[in-house]
This record gives sequence, structure tokens and C-alpha cells, in this order.
Amino acid sequence: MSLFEKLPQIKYEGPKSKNPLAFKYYDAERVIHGKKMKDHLKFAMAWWHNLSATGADMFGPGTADKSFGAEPGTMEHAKAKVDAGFEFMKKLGIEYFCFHDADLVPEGKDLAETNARLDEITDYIKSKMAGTNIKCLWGTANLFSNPRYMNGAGSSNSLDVYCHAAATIKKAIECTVKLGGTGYVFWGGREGYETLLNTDMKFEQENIASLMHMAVDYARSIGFTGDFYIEPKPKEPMKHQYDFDAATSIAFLRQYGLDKDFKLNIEANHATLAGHTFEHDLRVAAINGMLGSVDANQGDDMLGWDTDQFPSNVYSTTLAMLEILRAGGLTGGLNFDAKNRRPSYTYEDMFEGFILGMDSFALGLIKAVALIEDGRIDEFVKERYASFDSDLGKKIRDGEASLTELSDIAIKKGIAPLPGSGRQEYLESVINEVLFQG
Ligand code: XLS
Ligand code: CA
Ligand code: CA
Repeated sequence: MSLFEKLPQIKYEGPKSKNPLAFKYYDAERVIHGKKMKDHLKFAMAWWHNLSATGADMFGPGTADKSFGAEPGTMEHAKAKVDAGFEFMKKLGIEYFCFHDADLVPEGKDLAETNARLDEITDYIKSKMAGTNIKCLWGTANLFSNPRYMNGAGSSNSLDVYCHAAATIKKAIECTVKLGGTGYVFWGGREGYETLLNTDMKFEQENIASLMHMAVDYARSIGFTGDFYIEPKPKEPMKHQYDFDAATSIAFLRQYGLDKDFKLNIEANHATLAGHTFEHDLRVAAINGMLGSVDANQGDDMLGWDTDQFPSNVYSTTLAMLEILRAGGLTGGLNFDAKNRRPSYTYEDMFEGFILGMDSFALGLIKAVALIEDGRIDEFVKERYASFDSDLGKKIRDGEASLTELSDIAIKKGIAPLPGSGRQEYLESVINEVLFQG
């Protein structure tokens, strides 16, 4: 049975097309900057939003029907979601998906029952994957929804909860490996705290690190060769989250010797919640050799929470793609951790959300390549640091200069002239020119 029979195969029709169910910029096979667009932009569908979220918020129930012809909370429904997901991905030409264990099946009465359900559904997903190009980008465990995780999973004060989390992670890793996933994500949903009055921060962080080490050891022992990712987020649900942003997460990974196995999964809306731009956190990850994957969405400038909107801001996708291209690409992909707005509740809206997101990143890619080819921004940045091209500058860069030597030179000069202008306004006009001309 076809669920989306009224919706067509989505094709590239070019920028002049007015067809809402066509790509204007995403042309999967087009080669740009040495690679096919689809290889620059490994788009993934997030199981939780696309197949599970109905638009419920704290003021009212969902508006979208995601039953897909089956009774929610049953294994029939779990399978109907698989059918819907595969039909959806095929129609949009999406070749990857990401999942939490809890998105795949309803939780059983105990771990044994949940695990048996996961075995059944992953068998079914595998059978649907056969003969298609559809692959698993990454898997993860939901360690935040169930009330047992009220104080976190790895950071919980309860040993029982900690062990339950370990069992859940073990199974989620097994499912990821079974589905050929190339990444495994830790988003520290409730790994943080509300008040220091009841919290031993060092103890909690050490326990999270131990759990991650155990996860790495186990995954490697069953043949997982992919990357682990921390997905930074500064707030929501906890007031203080341990993985606040890219820099904080990298410090944590290094502190506990996890940096060889982990990279970061940077989510746009999480970077902005941390008071950074998306491109800032991408850059921090990249210069530390830890840019792994991206959760492609956007927040709302007016709101201080995680709205998980489909990316539409081409200024932002351009600057993000510039960072990604400069870093040599992603080892992971671009997962649409994004959902339709509550009043956009139809199947057609699901398609249009993805078309918007895919086109926004495709246009971002095109414009980022244009900025690189234009060269003015790179040239300006190079020039800005050119004083360090001198012999003395090189000596400093090579770590061979001393403070006394620099001090003697500075005293001899007497005064340091002002550095050259930063020319931010000029650079911003170059961006506008490349974005909006031609
Ligand atoms: C929530 C996170 C979550 C992770 C996966 O804000 O974005 O969905 O991506 O657990
Ligand atoms: Ca995310
Ligand atoms: Ca989010």
C-alpha cells in the first residue's frame, strides 16, 4: 500500500520552477567543487520528527496524523512507520536515516521485551534496505524521555538507572551496527543539572566519561569502525547541560581521553541557543579535527528555545557550507533534525519541509563554492595576518621566539601602530553580492 501515493517522485526542475513539489537547487548528480551534490550533502531523515512527531506541544495535542494506518503504540505501527519512512526517503532521494531506539518501537514492559522488539524491527528495516541506496547515518539511545532519566543517564545519582542506561546503549549500538550505521551519537539530553545544591558535578562527569569508554570498548569489540559523536546543546531540558557547546564538549572529550573515538555532531539550533552562530561551532569543531556530522535545522531569532525548524536561511547555510568545504567535508552527513510547524500538518507539508531544507543547503553549497572561487574573502583574511609572514612572525609561529626578544624589538620600535582595518562592512557586502547577483 502506498501512503504517499498522491505525492510524486521529487525531481530537480531548476530555479525557475514554480512547482512546490520539485527541487529548485538540489540536483543530486550535479558535480560541483569536485563531487556530486549528493556526496557533499548526505541528507538524512530523522526518524523521530518525520515519522513520530505529531506537533504536540505543552498547550495541546498533535495536529498531524502519523498513524500511517496502524494503531500507535503497537508493533504494527512501528512497521507502518518503516514503510512510510522508506517510501518517503525514496520519493525525495534521501539516502540516509538517523534514529533513537525509542523511535523504532514502543518500549516493552522490561528490557528483554524492548530488545526483542528492536530485533524484530531492525530485521524489518534491513529487509527494506536491501536493494536500495538507503543507509543508516547514525543511531542513538533515547536516555531522556522516560521518567527514570529525570536526573540523567550517565550523570544519574542512581546506580540502577546507570546500569539500565548501559543496557540501553549496548542495544542501541547493536542496532546501529546491524543497520550498517556509520556513527553513534550521544546527545546528553538530561546530562546536566538544575541546582548545584544537590549535585556533585565532578562525580557526574566522570561517570558519563566511564559510560562512554564502556560504549566505545563494546562497539569496537563487535566491529563498529565508525565515529562516536557528542551533540552539544546548552540548555533544554536541563538548565545547565554538560555539553554546552563545541568547545566545552571538546574539552570534556580530551579531559577523559575520548577524543580519538569521538567527533562532534553540530546542530545549528543548538549552536545558536549557546549564543554562537552555526558557523562558529562548525569552525571550533573543524579546527580541533572534530567536525563529524551536522543536525541541519534552524531556530527562531525571536525565541529562546529549540524550535527545530527546517533550514530556510540561505545566508546561514552558505556560511555553514563554507566551513564544511574548508574542513574538507563531513565524515557524517546532514541530518534534518527538523519538524514541520504545528499548523503544517499534511503529508504534503512533510515533503515541502524536506524540499525547503534540501534546497536551502544546495543553494548554500552553490554560494559557498562561489565565495571560494570569488576569492576576495580568503584573500582578505590571508592579507590580514600577513605581518606574520616576516622572519620574526615565522619564528613566533614556529614556537622559537622568546618574550625577551619580542620585548626588545617592541621597545626599540617604541610604539605599535594600529593594525589594518577589519573591513567587516566590505566583507558583508561581498557576501551580499555573491548571494544576490547572478
Ligand atoms: C534534541 C536533540 C536530539 C538529538 C538526538 O534536542 O537534537 O534530537 O539529535 O538525541
Ligand atoms: Ca539534534
Ligand atoms: Ca534540537
